[in-house]
Amino acid sequence: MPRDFAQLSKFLSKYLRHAPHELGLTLQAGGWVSVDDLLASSAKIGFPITYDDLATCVETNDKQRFAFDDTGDLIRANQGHSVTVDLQLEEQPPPLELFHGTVARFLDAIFAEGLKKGRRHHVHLSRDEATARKVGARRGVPIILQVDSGAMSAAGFRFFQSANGVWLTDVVPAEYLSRLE
Ligand code: HQG
Repeated sequence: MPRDFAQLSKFLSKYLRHAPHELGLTLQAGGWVSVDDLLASSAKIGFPITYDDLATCVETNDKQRFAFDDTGDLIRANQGHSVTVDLQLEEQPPPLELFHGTVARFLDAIFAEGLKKGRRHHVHLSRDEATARKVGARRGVPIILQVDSGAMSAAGFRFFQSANGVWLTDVVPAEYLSRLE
């Protein structure tokens, strides 16, 4: 059977972002785990992965969710974690505006309390409207919020960019949000 790379991406997301302990793995600083350990423990739970399939998944992943380190011995999820991890991201000045895709049922709460990170480490923001639309569309008819990241940055809020280009911040107070029609 040909490898199902969407399924492999989901498997990797689960264990590299949310439940490394269930595979007996501990994320190192930066979120890294040993490729050898990952392959060995995946095989042990009945989900064998070849090194080539892992490399193909990292290279071709639609959102570039994963990365190898320079040596190729370590792998991590670039963002999206719920376990405690220091991704060692450097603070960066954001573009003047960023976007967030969501759905109508969350709007009242969002405009009352701002964008919150929930279970994840950060609020995820997109560089362009089209990407935000796709993020929102995972949950229903997408609604796009524009974030005045320039004003936030001027007010001292800190921004980080993950290796796959997602902008991350702790919180977006409602005053910096406007709904795009
Ligand atoms: C909403 C995917 C109520 C927020 C995507 C979102 C992204 C609130 C949901 C990445 C709220 C959180 C992240 C508030 C925010 N009250 N609802 N105060 N503040 N929300 O999945 O941004 O495929 O944690 O609008 O493509 O949707 O995993 O965040 O709808 O890049 O690689 O609460 O996940 O990438 O949902 O998505 P999430 P997100 P991956």
